[in-house]
Amino acid sequence: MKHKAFIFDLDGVIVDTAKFHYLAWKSLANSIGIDFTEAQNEQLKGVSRVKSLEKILTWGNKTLTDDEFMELMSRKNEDYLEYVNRMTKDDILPDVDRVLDFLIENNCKIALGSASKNARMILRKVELINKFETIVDGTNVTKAKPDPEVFLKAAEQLNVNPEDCVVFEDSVSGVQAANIGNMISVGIGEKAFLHEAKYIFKDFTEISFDFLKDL
Ligand code: B16
Ligand code: MG
Repeated sequence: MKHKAFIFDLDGVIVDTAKFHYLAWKSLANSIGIDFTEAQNEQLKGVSRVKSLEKILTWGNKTLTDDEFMELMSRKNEDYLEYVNRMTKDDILPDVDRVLDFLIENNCKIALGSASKNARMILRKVELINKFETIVDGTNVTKAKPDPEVFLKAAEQLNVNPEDCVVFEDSVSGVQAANIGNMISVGIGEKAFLHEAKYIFKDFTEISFDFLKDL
């Protein structure tokens, strides 16, 4: 492996928490009279909690006071965490373990680069927290993807150059962030959305050890 470090996004790459975000945002939006579809949820992937609520309010043509905004943010998170609390290692997406273990056995450095403020808690719930040498999440960054800040911080903490990093991402903005940061982008998901990625796979079951070795 020429590349020394591998940075994983969380939601949509390691676990499928998008469905929980969807349910929590939907019940919140509906409670204030705003419709919320799965297609709209797609547009919130990789987007921070604050920005997600701003978008929903724009779609629903609604304005709130700062206090109301904060109240809805915490209500959404409480609802979301009820789903997260029920997660176990069975919620890890297929073959993520196989790829992580292979990389670790081959002395690669592993980091998490996520927009979520709940990232550490989720990794603990699915018992993967010890596999990550460093974690950069929504509590450590000020600029959202496609700004490469989250991945550049991870590279810095691992003490490797951005060009030596590979990023696994399921969101368009995350793929763009990796590209802007001069890292190799591997898209996980649909080709139609992720065509800007250098490589694209439907999920980790399609990623072979030979592919990883050649990276
Ligand atoms: P939280 P990722 C992102 O995680 C999600 O894709 C996005 O839908 C969510 O709004 C964001 O985290 C913030 O999450 O409310 O837990 O702080 O894909 O960057 O791992
Ligand atoms: Mg994601």
